[in-house]
Amino acid sequence: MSTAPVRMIGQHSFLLKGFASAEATNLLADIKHITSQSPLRHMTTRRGYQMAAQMTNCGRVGWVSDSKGYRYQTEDPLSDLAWPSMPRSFLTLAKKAAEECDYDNFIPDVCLINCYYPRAGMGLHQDKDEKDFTQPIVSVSLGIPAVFLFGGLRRSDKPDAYLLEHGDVVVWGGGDRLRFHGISPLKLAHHDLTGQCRFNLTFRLAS
Ligand SMILES: O=C(O)CCC(=O)C(=O)O
Ligand SMILES: [Mn+2]
Repeated sequence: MSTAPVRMIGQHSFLLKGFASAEATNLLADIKHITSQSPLRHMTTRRGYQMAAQMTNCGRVGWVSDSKGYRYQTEDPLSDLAWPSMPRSFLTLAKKAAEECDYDNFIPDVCLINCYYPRAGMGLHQDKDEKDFTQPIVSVSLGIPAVFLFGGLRRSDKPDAYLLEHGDVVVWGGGDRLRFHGISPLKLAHHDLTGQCRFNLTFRLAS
């Protein structure tokens, strides 16, 4: 049982302040290990635009974007090898956060790792490349702060803004699973554990 304050940000969406703080150094060590095998890289969109955040993955599959579009695949396109396996620390935290929000039996098969430096952000989008929308999304923030934009089911719905700080976890699912969301361009900041970077770990069941 965690003592982290839980804030409802939607009918099926929760902000768990500081939920990952105690595990942060372990998570960061595991990120380092993963990126030594599958480095962070700027992916491109189908139209050839470079994404602002750098990305990599661990798990059975990884999310990729290139001239062929968005998809999950079992190999890292940089190496044609399998993605690094999901570390125990990641899986334990993701399951625990999901359970805290009454999403039982969440077993993610992918963790997308995003790395943002100041001025990088992510435009409003839906996470809809997964097969099973009954499973939630668990999203962990580490390092410098960012503003999370949480919109509605239509792109035109005005998003609410939430400050995400080191150790915060957002969980959304159920009727909120396909809500538009994004990250405002980050302000210049420094965090003792990550320097000028914000890491985001996004856990999903893709297949
Ligand atoms: O960085 C974040 O907090 C959100 C990332 C995200 O929405 C995604 O990777 O799909
Ligand atoms: Mn997303």
